[in-house]
Amino acid sequence: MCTVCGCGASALSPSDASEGALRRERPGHAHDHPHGHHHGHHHGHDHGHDHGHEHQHPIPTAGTRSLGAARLIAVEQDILAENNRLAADNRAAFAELDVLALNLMSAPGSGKTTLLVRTIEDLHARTPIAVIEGDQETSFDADRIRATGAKAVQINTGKGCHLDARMVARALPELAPRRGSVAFIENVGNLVCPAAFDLGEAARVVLLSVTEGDDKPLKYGSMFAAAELLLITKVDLLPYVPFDLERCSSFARRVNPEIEILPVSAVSGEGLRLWYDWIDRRRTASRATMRPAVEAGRG
Ligand SMILES: Nc1nc2c(ncn2[C@@H]2O[C@H](COP(=O)(O)OP(=O)(O)OP(=O)(O)O)[C@@H](O)[C@H]2O)c(=O)[nH]1
Ligand SMILES: [Mg+2]
Ligand SMILES: [Zn+2]
Ligand SMILES: [Zn+2]
Repeated sequence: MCTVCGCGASALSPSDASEGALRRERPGHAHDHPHGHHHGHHHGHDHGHDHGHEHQHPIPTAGTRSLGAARLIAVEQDILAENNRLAADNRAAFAELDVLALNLMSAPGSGKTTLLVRTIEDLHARTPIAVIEGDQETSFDADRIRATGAKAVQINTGKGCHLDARMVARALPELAPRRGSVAFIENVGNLVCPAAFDLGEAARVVLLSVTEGDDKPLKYGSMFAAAELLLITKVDLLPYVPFDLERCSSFARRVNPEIEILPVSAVSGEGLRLWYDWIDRRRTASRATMRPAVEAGRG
C-alpha cells in the first residue's frame, strides 16, 4: 500500500486534506514543516551528527515508517476514502458525458503510449479519443498523443508514482472530452501503487510486455487482480525472448479468474482488431449501466 512506500504522501500537494491527515496522525510531530517528509536521504544512519534538519524525529525513521501499524492503516484508509469519494465524482462526470474512461496501467516502457498512438490512428475516424497522460516529468507522452491530432492533457506527478482521483478531476476541465468519446488515462509507469487508486474509470487495463517476463501477474498480483483486461504487449518480440504466453495467462487467471487476456503488438498490428472490439463492447456495456444511473440522478 502506498503510505508504506511513501508515495501516498508524496503524490499529494501540501494543501491536500489527506496530507493534512497524514501530518495530524504522525506521532511526536507537533510542528509543521513544508517539505512533506521527503528528505533526500535515509534515516537508517547514526543520528549523532548534524544531517541538516532543524528538528529531531522521535525515532530514526524514513518517511511514514514513524507511524505505528494501526495509525498507518488509519492514514491509508483516510487517503483511500478521500480518493474514492473524488473518484465517484469523476465517474459521474464521465457518465454524464457518455464517455468511456479506461485506466491504462503497466510498468514503465510496456508500450502504453505506443499502443495509444496506434489506437488513435486506427480508430479516430469513427471514435473520438482524448488522453490524460500521467508521468513524473516531461510532456513527451502528451506530445506523442497530440501529434496524432487527438487531445491530450499531461499531468506531472513530480515524485508521485501514481495518478489519483484528484489529479484526474483537475485535468477534466482542460480535457473536456467530447460526448460519446473514449478517454484513456495513461497512469504513471508502475506496477504497484496505481492499483490502489480508483480514478473514476469504467475499467482498468493492465499491459505487460513480453520482455518483462511471464511471472509478473503472480509477483504483482494486486495490479492484475484489479484489471478487467490484460494486454500482453510486444508479441512481435516473442521469437527473441523466453516468454510463455500460457504460463503468463494461467498466473493472471490465478489472481483474477475473470480477467480477459489479449496478446497484441502495436508494431505488427497483431491482436489489435480484438483490442478495438473489446473497447466497443466495453463501451456498450458501460452505456447500459451508466444511462439508468444518470437518468436517476436527473430524475
Ligand atoms: N517491438 C515492439 N516495441 C514496442 C511495442 N510497443 C512499444 N514498443 C517500444 O517500447 C518502448 C516503450 O514504449 P512506450 O509506448 O513509451 O511505453 P510506455 O508504457 O508508454 O512507457 P512509460 O510511459 O514511460 O511508462 C519504445 O521504445 C517503443 O517503441 C511493440 O508492440 N513492439
Ligand atoms: Mg507512456
Ligand atoms: Zn506506492
Ligand atoms: Zn504511488
